[in-house]
Amino acid sequence: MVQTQTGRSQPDPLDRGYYLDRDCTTLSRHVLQQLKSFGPDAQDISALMNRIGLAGKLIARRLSRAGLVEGTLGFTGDVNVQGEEVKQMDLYSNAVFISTFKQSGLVCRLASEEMEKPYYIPENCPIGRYTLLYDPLDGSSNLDVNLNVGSIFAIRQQEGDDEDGAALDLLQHGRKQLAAGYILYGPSTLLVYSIGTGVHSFTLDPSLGEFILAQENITVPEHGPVYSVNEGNFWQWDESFRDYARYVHRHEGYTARYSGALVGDIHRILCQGGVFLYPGTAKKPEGKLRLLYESAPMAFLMEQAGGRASTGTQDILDVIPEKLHQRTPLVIGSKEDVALVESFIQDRKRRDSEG
Ligand code: P6P
Repeated sequence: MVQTQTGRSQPDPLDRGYYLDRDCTTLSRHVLQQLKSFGPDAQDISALMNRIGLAGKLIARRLSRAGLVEGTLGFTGDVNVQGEEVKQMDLYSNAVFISTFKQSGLVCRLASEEMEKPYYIPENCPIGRYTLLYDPLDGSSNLDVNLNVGSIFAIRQQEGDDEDGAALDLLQHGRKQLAAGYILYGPSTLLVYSIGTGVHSFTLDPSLGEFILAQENITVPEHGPVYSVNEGNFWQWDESFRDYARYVHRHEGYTARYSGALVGDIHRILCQGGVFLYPGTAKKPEGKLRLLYESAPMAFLMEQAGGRASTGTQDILDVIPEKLHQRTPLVIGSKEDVALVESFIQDRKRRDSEG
């Protein structure tokens, strides 16, 4: 490493060893390094993360030619369990995860935003006792205008045999997650993950066909300038969220950034600090974002990065879902900025109770 003029240490461009070693730090190797183990459980998680990487590569490949390949843009004409119009790429991405994990031998069940019920892979049970929860292509409405989209994933241990297919063991708090992360399909394809030993990012090197370690132990700043929210919903929000919006409008040092795709918006917060929020609205008082495969994985990551994630009144990771596709309000990002949003909720509650 060499010192820059600003005193920061950075890799020595002449140190070929550093770059070769970095290029050899693939996802599966990194997981084993993080777990400091080559035991069966570590090998399982390493293999699962490798499969996530494969799914990301397959989706990234198709996205890179979206306008050129038949059946990649536009809608299928169906509506999914969320009541949302299904995009061609939503179906393709969902199928990619199913195919990728069918062959994994590790995953018994896949629970997806795109499927009302979990998808079972009996041949993988009882050897593989894991469940993959995922949003195969988050923010797919950005696709037709070539803006960033993402995949979100979480891995949980299957508990019990789930013989009746009710998947009740999935209805547990987010601290049961073994691994969580996202793939951001942007100018480059990034895979960001945590297995509870910090947050690490990998960049897809198309020339190698590998995700290569880019940054280890990412920490979110305690405070940041960005607030990310769809202010088009302002008049549908609870007064406390309006109070917060008025505060950031009237105080220097804040900047609004909102892409309409959760993965890109949260990645910006992870890198620069600040807060992303999707409050409940008059139409959707429980919020829009799903708990088990959007908010809980993101909350796992953000806490691992030193940030926070709450509903506004309760930590996301403590919420116990009552149904697979349960939605939740979400306030996530830098500790100080999440606390600021929560303070407006507490103030409003106090004022309402004082009458
Ligand atoms: P709105 C995409 O549909 C998504 O689920 C998230 O990726 C995103 O943060 C949110 O919805 C955007 O919702 O109502 O602002 O368009």
